Amino acid sequence: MQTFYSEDHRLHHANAELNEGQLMPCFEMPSRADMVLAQVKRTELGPISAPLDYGIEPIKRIHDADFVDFIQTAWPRWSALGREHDMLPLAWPMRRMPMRCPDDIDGQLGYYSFDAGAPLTANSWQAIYSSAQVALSAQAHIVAGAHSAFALCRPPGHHAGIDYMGGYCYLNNAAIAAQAMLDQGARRVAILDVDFHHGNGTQDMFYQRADVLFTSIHGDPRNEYPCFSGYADERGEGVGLGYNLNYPLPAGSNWDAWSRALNDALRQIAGFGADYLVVSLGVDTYLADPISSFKLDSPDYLTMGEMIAKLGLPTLFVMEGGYAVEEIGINAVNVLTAFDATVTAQGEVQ
Ligand code: Q9C
Ligand code: ZN
Repeated sequence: MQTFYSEDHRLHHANAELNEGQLMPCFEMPSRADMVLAQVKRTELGPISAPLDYGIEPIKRIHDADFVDFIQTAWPRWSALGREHDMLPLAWPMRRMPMRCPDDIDGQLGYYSFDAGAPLTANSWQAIYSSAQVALSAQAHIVAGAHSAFALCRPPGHHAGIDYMGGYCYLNNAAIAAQAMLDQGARRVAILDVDFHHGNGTQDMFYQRADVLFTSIHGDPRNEYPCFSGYADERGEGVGLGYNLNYPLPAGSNWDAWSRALNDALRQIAGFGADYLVVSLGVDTYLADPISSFKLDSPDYLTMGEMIAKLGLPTLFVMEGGYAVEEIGINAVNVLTAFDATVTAQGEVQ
């Protein structure tokens, strides 16, 4: 399997996020991608390529232009005020307030964010943009006929919605890639989000559409971030009704409970008739993850890769979360090596 990766991820290294009432060092740090890349090399997963530049258009197919322009231009506006620390929002529009975008940078930061978990720094935009290009490049590899590809994206994307960032995510890499597949002739794309957290941003993108089936297995929003979405009764709207499937699971869920949800999601995906599968690959389901509460162990990720491969679909893996930095590479690459081994055993084209 070919990996796509950009060194630009290093340009995004923020100082602090709000967690448990405190500003803490960011869990989403550059060493995460380093560990995954090191494991890709160690297991000889396949060639590693730098991304091509597909420009801003495929990004604006899925995100609102004003939101993208805001992220791109936010830092110069912030630093012009003499501010040198991370950008973090201060206030958010709430129920019964008019949804009106203010003029000043603090107000706009709140307008375009849903939490204080997505700080922007001086060079974050370049890292964010390149992360999306990594997903687009891996996507192009699959559309050109490869059976699989790995987009080693950082920062991650699945919490970013049509017009908001949050949860370490700015541009929704997986959704941008899925839309690019459709724009190049695919009729249906399925997304399987295995990150511990609900992929609220990806759900937002495709909630009213029937050409993308979104499935997500995650911590129950009654107890877990992102707190306000991910319930099983969120099933899509209009023509999209029935094309959004959430599997919220209780804290402490192990492979037994988790894999039952996966089996069901895979059955739904098989029945959907997708041309391609996009996997939002977060490994924060790991038992030692510092911010999550599922209990998957490293060998479980091998079984996960095997089960996904058995669908037989051309599959794009897009890196999302995972904060047990020591094990993130082993767990993510376990999914990929087991996927490859299963495909080979089935005698399919790689
Ligand atoms: N005490 C991703 O995995 N903070 N984002 C949660 C829990 C935000 C996770 C704090 C977690 C965002 C891509
Ligand atoms: Zn996550």
